[in-house]
Amino acid sequence: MHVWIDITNSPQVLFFRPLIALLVERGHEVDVTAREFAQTLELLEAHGIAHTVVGPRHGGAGTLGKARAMAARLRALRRFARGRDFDVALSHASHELPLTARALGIPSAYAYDYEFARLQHGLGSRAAARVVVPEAIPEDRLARLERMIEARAVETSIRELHEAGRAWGTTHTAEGQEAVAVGIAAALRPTDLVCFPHRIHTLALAFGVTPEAILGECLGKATGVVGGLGGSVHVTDTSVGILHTFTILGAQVPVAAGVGLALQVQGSDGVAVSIFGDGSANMGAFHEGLNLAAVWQLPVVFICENNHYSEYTRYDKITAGADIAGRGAAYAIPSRVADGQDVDVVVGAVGEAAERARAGGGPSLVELQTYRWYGHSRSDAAAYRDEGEADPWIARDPIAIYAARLREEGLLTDETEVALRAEVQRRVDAATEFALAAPEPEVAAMFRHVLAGQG
Ligand SMILES: Cc1ncc(C[n+]2csc(CCOP(=O)(O)OP(=O)(O)O)c2C)c(N)n1
Ligand SMILES: [Mg+2]
Repeated sequence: MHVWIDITNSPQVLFFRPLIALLVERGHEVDVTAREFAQTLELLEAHGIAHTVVGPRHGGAGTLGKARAMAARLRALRRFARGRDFDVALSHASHELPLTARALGIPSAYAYDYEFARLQHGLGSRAAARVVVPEAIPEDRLARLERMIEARAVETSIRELHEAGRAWGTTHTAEGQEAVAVGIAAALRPTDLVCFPHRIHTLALAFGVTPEAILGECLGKATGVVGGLGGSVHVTDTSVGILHTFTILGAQVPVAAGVGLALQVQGSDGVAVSIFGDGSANMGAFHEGLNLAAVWQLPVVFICENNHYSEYTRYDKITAGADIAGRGAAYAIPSRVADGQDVDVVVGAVGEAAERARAGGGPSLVELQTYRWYGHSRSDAAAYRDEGEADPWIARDPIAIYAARLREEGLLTDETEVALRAEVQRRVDAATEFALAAPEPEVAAMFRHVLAGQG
């Protein structure tokens, strides 16, 4: 097993020393990264612990300087992980490693949970570690902005590849819906089990699938998240909590109830989550799932991503009632409508529902109001929309709303935003080139997952 330990101050050296010795004695490969503090580095040397210094100590004065240093360190940790196949990442009360590990799909644990993780699951399993989601902290807030900008850039790249005839099949992008995805991911624990819809790229990115793996899948390449065999709607990766992407509309609602039942029977503190569109809430399966979850008080969060369109039809033309959340009352399920353009509001609304489920309070329904900026799928120019209809929504761009707040909080300047956007674009361009140059799957790969024993 390959273990990654990150040390960010000197007392942690002493804390980790016996654990590192134990792991090495048992034949595990251990990589230690350390933040650049003189005392920490001195102690590491004194105890003969091999390590790599990752990340600067200073980013400038004040809160902004601290946030800059953190952002730089998060990037440096990502670079460090490149090419190394870690099974688990351990840290002690700092959030930089958990955030990085989560983005890269590496199970991570705070070291004081190490014993728990080992006893419960055995450290060898990829799904082993119990992960504690850090509180919203400045660097966490910057990471959310970065993730939204990245999602927008990836969706734009996918759309352009289709428009240029360089990608086959269909695709559903979610520009304008970034706060929904990033907010949901931030509010949940990576060990929660989520049933996803077909409009998946932005959501998958938020949950930790890499741009390379998403673009590769959209282009049908062997480097795609499921080896190029699934395509745009099947960007599925259980290691980051994506149980499945459901393309039969509404099916993710009763399946999530079933997942919730399994979690309840197991006595787990995990939560089942179902994310579905406004159109999908008009399927019978929606009502069946809500009813069952309410009757059995299952730990489920139902999240309706109301982007006001179902294919080519506007919400109000096919949906009775002012909102979807109102339907929860029929099943006595706590329900609310929330602003899906504001990532902080999304984190709050979904977080509250998840905590209720975790505490044994049963299911909730959260409707996140947002808007689909473009057509339903690649071939749709959305010519059926009223002129100017999209304007108020585009004016409430979730990235702009959040960036303005970070400026007020002193965490962002025009200069750092420009730099961040340029860095993200460079990364997504590189990921697009990588996916374009990647090989297609071999024919034999198509048969590999058909019969048991051939996977
Ligand atoms: C049972 C079923 N009926 C029809 C379709 C075709 N279809 C694919 S996406 C879509 C619209 C879905 O709208 P919504 O649930 O609001 O999700 P959005 O596309 O807006 O994200 C339809 C009708 C399908 N996939 N499954
Ligand atoms: Mg919709």
